[in-house]
Amino acid sequence: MYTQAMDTMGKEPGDGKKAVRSADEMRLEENFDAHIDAGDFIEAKDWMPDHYRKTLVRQISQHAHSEIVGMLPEGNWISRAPTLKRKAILLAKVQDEGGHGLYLYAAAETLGTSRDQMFDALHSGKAKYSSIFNYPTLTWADIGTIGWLVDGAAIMNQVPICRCSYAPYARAMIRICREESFHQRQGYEALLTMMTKGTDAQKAMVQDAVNRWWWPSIMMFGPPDDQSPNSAQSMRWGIKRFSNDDLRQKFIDAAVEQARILGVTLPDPDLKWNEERQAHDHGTIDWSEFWRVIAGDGPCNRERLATRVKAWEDGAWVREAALAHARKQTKLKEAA
Ligand code: BYC
Repeated sequence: MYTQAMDTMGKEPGDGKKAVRSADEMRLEENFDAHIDAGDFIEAKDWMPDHYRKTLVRQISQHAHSEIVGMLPEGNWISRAPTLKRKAILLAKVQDEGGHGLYLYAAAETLGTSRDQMFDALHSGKAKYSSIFNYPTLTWADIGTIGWLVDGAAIMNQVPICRCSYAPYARAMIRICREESFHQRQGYEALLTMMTKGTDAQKAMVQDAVNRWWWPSIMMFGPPDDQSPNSAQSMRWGIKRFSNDDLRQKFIDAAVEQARILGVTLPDPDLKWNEERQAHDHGTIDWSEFWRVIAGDGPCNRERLATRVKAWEDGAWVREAALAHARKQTKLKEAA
């Protein structure tokens, strides 16, 4: 079952035991810290502390898994999109998510982990992926709502990662964020069409989708800062530039105005502008639901994982054929 983090190599060097560091290592670490403090980027061949490497592998691989698992709830609607135009847009979007997964797996590979190791962690349930993809897509309005809220939350979280201290991750994020912007706009535009030109039933369908996706979307940013074990170190290293709560707040403030233009109600009676904070106050988030979902017990966890495992098994012949072809080409080259 999908329960744990990508900590298959242990979180501390030596699996929690304090490693004894040589004078050389200490100098290397001081040099590394100075680069981080100066805002420099770290490249794959640069020296880096073990914990920095492991933190990046954990975050980047979880991010990659989220992209490819994220294809599933939307893929569910490709054959049922209401028009040819919407089908073409959705197809392109789902393909983009597959591409994002590939850039991110490639970025994680530069840290010395193999794609097979990462897939194995996903398929065996050791690796996490975003909680949001464990919710079902019940109607067409869910597709628009995912674009507006889920991709909107993703952009809020991911634009700062374009300045992440690890350069290969930062570079991958630049392209991903450009594509995510298109994803967010297409979702919002699909909802706007239904809300301005749709029937009463279509408008009710949009409101119902927003009611179901709002709270899981604001949980995407991760636990509150005082319950986020990784934030302090990741911010120190410039992997995360803003805290989970700060990003969540920015997202909520932006979404309120967008909801007003759409003509939908966000399902939080306590959501209101706080003049003093110059930000919106919001109701209590049900963190027990979040922890349950990331522990493997959300509405679709089992289905999502089973689908990914089946896709991997069904694709075995493609991988075998590609390897056989590569071997044949090598032999031909050697014989020439
Ligand atoms: N879901 O100490 P924290 C997308 C885990 S892709 C599941 O705050 P961190 C999209 C966290 O891993 C969306 N698990 O952790 C794709 C940690 O557990 P471990 C994905 C979560 O890493 C297709 C524990 O909770 N985006 O949007 O400092 C179509 C404590 O958390 C979640 C990314 O991956 C969650 N929501 O901060 C459309 C972006 N939140 O690993 C859209 C990159 C927390 O210690 N990732 N956990 O066992 C990040 O920015 C950070 O990893 C997070 C979490 C903000 C997600």
